[in-house]
Amino acid sequence: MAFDTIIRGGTVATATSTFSCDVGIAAGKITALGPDLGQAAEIVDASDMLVLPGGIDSHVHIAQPSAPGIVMADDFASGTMAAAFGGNTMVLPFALQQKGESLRQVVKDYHAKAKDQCYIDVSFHLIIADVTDGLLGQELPALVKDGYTSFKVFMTYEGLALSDIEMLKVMSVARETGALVMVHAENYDAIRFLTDRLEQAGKTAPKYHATSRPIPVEREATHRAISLAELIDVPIMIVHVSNGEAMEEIVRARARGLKIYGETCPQYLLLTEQDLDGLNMEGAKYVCSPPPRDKASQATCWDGLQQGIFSLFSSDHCPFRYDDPQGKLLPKGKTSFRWVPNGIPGVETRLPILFSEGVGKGRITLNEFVALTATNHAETYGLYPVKGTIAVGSDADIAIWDPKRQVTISQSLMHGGCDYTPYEGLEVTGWPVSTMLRGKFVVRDGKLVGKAGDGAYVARGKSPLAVPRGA
Ligand code: DUC
Ligand code: ZN
Ligand code: ZN
Repeated sequence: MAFDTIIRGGTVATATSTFSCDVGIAAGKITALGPDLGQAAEIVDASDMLVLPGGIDSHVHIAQPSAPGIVMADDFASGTMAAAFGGNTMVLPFALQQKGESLRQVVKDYHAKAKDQCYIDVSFHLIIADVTDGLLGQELPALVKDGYTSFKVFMTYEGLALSDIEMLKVMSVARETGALVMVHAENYDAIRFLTDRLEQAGKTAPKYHATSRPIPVEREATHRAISLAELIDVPIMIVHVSNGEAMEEIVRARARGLKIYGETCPQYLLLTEQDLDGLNMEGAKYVCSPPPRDKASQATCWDGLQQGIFSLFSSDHCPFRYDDPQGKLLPKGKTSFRWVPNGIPGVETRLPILFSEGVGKGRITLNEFVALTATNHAETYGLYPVKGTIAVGSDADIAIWDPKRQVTISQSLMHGGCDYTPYEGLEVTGWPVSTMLRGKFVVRDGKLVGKAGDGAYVARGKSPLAVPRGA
């Protein structure tokens, strides 16, 4: 038989078109698309279903080291399982360097953590914290050659924040090697200043996390990152943009012809600063950086998605358990928001939220949904067209969606290591019922059928978006 599997009778959508056809799969690849592909060892009935490229979440944190006493809620097994239930077939977490560490060793250690643990495919970005001559001259160029073609730099956080000259040096290596730089844009000194003042005034509850990093903190850093990138002539991705003022910086830079890309996340569409104002420590559940803003910022982030200013919609999944002294209830965190672990879970809810709030409410088309959640991630990070689309020759990474299924999001439905979801009680319409990785189901009709180790590490090519202007 020509096919191992045929997905029959569904509505297929890619980033550019929607059509009814069968999907023929052999040896893990899509080998035919057509109206009636005949017989196969297995026929999967997808009538009344959408057949979409599996989601690619290019911004997740899994098993990442944090400050002493803090443990991330997901390892590779739980994080990738949750992602699979959320309709994803690939995630891109970060291999994080700490000061004094060899980046090559960090990558090796991260591979060891992921080995035989993953339910879906993974690839790693690098986080650069220690900008030494050895890193710039040898390690980084060698790692880019080996398929680690994107790295994140932080403009804030103790031990992670890079100075402007360090940013320039890293950007310069990115330009030379064709890597894509992802920037966490918040002004470290401004945050420290405001945090000190708030603490001196006794304002230490979780809600003051948002007060300590207001919009100008993000806007200024976004502007500075763009200016530094302009000096080097290197494209950059501003990750987790939370508001219109930071977005305007991207718009202005593009109007000058710069290659500046943007990403936003569910928390900036659905949550506000008010969510951090809970009883006792409840607000800690929503502490993430940049913090959620207000309704006007949410509306502007939707505009950014609609207008293509944001090409990526990622979860920034960064889970810490709530009811846990190694998580959000870290004892020190009760003395000040300064110590509350930053980050919220979201890898399992990203796709249903954008489908329901975006496609369901007429804000974006189904094809824009596919682009924002799968195809653009593959293109941006050097995985396309093997990943991120439904086309002959692509990996058979597919999510089958019931577009009518109504679900109330609740922690009881989640599969990761966290003990809460920030979206508890949110009603959504549309749900990924089955997820297939390279032709094999990981989740089928809502049940786990894959196993740890089915997912593989994928080395990436260079991003076509990372090509300098030549200025
Ligand atoms: N930045 C992220 O990208 N994720 C979580 C925390 C942070 O500051
Ligand atoms: Zn960040
Ligand atoms: Zn992140």
